[in-house]
Amino acid sequence: MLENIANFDIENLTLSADESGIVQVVLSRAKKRNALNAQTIEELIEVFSKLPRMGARAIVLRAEGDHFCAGLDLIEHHNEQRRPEEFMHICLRWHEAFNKMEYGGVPIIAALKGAVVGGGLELASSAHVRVADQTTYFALPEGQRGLFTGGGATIRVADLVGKARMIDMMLTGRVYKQQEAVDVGLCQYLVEDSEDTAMKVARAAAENPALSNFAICSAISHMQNMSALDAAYSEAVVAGIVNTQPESNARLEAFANKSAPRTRPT
Ligand code: 1HE
Repeated sequence: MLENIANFDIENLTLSADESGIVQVVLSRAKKRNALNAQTIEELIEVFSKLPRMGARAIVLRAEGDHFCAGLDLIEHHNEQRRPEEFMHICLRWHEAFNKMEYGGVPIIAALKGAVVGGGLELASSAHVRVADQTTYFALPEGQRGLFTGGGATIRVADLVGKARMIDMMLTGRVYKQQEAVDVGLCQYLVEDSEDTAMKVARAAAENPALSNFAICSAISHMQNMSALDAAYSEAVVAGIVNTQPESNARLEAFANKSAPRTRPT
């Protein structure tokens, strides 16, 4: 089904898939620093709604140009002179797109570079793994622009860095980069070539059974929204299904007969 990837009617994203089911979703509006206009959000909804059902095993989200994403399209927003309820509806579409990513059950690895700011950080924080390079920097300049986050940062960025850091980022425009960005939780890898490493992470993830990845890339997020008691119950239910799947038999047999690799530091 991934052959049908060419049939998406999209302008601001470019898609490609390889034979192992790894899909690359590329933000392709580099002239505007991949700023997220309403059209791009609709394209993200379309793509991330369908790719999991088309058999994508893992997805690398990357960008053309020097910057991952400059956030909300400020020019479009300025030109539209939206009313409050109009922008609320825009935000609901952002949430739709980013929820499709976070809860979609397929690993999404974000390959970051340059600006990952405002809505760009909201997009990146909807991926399951973030890989940064030396040029990558993170900021929430909403305060300076006279705006507020509207694409889920209050949930996802606060989850990554904690409430106090997020408030400081929004009040002061503080920029995080390089090792400090790793240390505060904005990204999990800092490497020379984020696209190359993101592909490696995607390939490793794609080796897992799809059912395990489905649980990892949706159940954990759902469980964060539950009471501890309900989360524990749900965990048992998910584990009941995942941990008895036929695919785990061969892997456990390999462990038992000592042919499976051991879990050790390299
Ligand atoms: C844009 C945008 C944009 C660039 N909306 N058009 N986000 C921000 O506050 C970040 C705004 N952008 C920047 O600070 C800079 O553009 C960058 C540091 C990312 C890149 O700088 P640079 O020097 O490479 O590019 P540039 O000259 O600033 O911009 C090049 C073009 O991209 C230019 O268009 P042109 O037609 O004049 O060539 C810019 O207008 C355009 N461009 N960024 C629209 N963001 C759901 S709520 C979320 C709220 C937010 O995301 S607030 C944070 C918004």
